[in-house]
Amino acid sequence: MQVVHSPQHALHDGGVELHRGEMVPSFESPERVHFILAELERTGFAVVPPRDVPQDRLMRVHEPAFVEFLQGAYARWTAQGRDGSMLPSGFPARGLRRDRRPSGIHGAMGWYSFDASTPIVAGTWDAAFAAARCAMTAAALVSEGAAAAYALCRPPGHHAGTSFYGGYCYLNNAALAAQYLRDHGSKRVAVLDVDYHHGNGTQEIFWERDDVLFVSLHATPESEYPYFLGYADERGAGRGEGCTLNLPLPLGTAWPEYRAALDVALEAIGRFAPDALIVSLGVDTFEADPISAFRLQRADYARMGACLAVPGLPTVFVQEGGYAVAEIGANVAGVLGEFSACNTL
Ligand code: Q9C
Ligand code: ZN
Repeated sequence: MQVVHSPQHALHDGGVELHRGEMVPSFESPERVHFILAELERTGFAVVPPRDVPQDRLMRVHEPAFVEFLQGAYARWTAQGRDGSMLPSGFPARGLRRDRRPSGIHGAMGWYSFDASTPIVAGTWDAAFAAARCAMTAAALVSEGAAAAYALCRPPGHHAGTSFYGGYCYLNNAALAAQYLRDHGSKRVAVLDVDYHHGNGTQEIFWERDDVLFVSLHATPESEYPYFLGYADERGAGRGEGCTLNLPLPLGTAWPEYRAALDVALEAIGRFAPDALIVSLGVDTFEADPISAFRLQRADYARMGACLAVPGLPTVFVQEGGYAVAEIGANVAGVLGEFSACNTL
C-alpha cells in the first residue's frame, strides 16, 4: 500500500484553540505527521507525493464561496494589521440570521466555522489544499487498480462540510476522495468513519445522496464533540434516506464493544454493496489520547485492520484525528499493516 504525503502539511502550525475554557496550543500539531511517517517508513511502506490536482475539483464537494473564503481569509486578517491565529468569537445560533453572510472578516469567520478550536494561520490554506490533494491522489491510485492506498492528510477533514469548517478540519479530504471515486468509475462508495468524533461534515455532504453510504462509530454527542450531530436517529433524507448510519458509543468504550459496533457497520456496508470503501481513519479512540475517552489499546488497531479487510473492497484510508503523538505511528501502522496482511484483493 502506498502512502501519499506532502511536506506542505507543516505550513499549518502555531495555532491555538479554546480547550475547556483555556487557550492552549493546538492538539492537532505537525509532530503527528512526523511520528506517523517515521513508523510507516520504518515498517516498509513506500511514500509518494500528491499529484497536481486542479483546485476546481474541490467544488465537487465544497461551495465556491467557502473555498474562496478559506483561501483569502488570512490575507484579510493581516490587512487589518493582525497576525497570529484567526479564531471566531460569534456564531449564527438560534434566533440569529444565517441568510446574511457578514462582509467583515470576524463575522464571516463566525458564519463559516462552528467552533473556536480551528485556527487559520498563514499556511493553513496551502496545507489544507495539499491534504485534499493527498486524499484525491490516494483515490486516483485505487481507481487505477491499487487494492488500497493511504492518504496521510493533515489537517484532517471529516468535520468540514459543504460550506463550513471546524474540529481542526477545513476541507473534507474523505468526501473529496469518495467523490473522486464516483467521478472515476465507482457507482457506489461507502465511507466508514472510525475517528473518535462524529464525522458531521461528511454526513452533511452526503446527507441526501444514495450513491454514498456514510457509517460512523464515535463517542456519543451527548457528552462529546461535535455535540450537535451524530445521533442514531439521523439516517439521511430524500434519496439519501437510509444511507447514513450512526453508531454512537459511550465514553469508556473498549475493544469488545467497539468490535461489536464495527461488525454492525461492516454488515451495513455489505448490504449497500459498494464498489469501493473510504476509511476515515482517526486513532483518537486510543486509551492515552489527551482529548478523548475511549479505551482502545495498541494491539486493537491491528485487530481493526483485520476487520476492515473483511469486505474485500478497494480501500482508501484517509488520516483524521489522533493526538497521542508518541503512539500515533504505531496505531496507524497497526491498522494498515494488518489490513495489508489480511487483504485478499
Ligand atoms: N479542545 C478530529 O479529531 N475540540 N477533530 C474539542 C478540545 C475539537 C477533533 C475540545 C476536537 C476536534 C479530526
Ligand atoms: Zn477525532
